Amino acid sequence: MATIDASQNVFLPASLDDARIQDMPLAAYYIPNFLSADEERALLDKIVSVPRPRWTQLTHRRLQTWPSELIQNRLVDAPLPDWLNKPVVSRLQSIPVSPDGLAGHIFSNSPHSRPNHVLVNEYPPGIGIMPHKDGAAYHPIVCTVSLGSSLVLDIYKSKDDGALDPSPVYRVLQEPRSLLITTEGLYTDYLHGIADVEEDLDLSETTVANWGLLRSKQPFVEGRNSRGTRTSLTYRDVLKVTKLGNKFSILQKR
Ligand SMILES: O=C(O)CCC(=O)C(=O)O
Repeated sequence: MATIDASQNVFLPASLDDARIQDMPLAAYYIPNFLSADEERALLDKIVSVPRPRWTQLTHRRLQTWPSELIQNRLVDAPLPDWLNKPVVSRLQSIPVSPDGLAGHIFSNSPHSRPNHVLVNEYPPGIGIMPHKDGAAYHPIVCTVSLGSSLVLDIYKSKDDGALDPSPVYRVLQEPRSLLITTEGLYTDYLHGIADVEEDLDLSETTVANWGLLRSKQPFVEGRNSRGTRTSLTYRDVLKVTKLGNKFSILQKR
């Protein structure tokens, strides 16, 4: 039984078990209506209105890092701003992992029992991100909220010789207002990336791991997704947190 705020078009599962991506052997979850359209709009408005120095401009993409960039894999202790906490973090903490509630929520076993770090990535159509792993700085759980437009996240496995196998082993279609959670082995053993394409092609029940969990298959019935600008918020728990007084000793060691 789902927790529903139908007036807001928010539909949360009773537990993450109901949102499990069954085609993936390692735990991953997809919730299509995690945010309402109003919440999506408010987040996008906030993201574009932050002072310009908050953005890091990369060659084709720009990003914000909250509350701050890591220094030697450490976060200087600071709270996330309210607009990144509510509704996303509070909602993440409200969904039990299993129906009996014994396992708590998705961050119950992380060092700070909540995400303490958020990357905001903005992808214009045609722009993605190279396949990569997220590394040792974080607890191995990533919660990704998608805003604005749909796109496909590709998940890759390295070959035995360490080279990247260029064909993704899984493809996850992320709709605007959705939440994707990847955990454990998917985080540590696999790479993830987004292709530099203006259209995601060959989308179907057999090629998209979360096809059965999509809010609507209608936009993709021809097997295509024409991308608009998609913004993602990736929530993670940074393992090592330094109190402000110690920041200067970290900087001295750089
Ligand atoms: O935007 C996304 O969905 C992926 C972002 C990503 O790969 C990362 O932050 O490491």
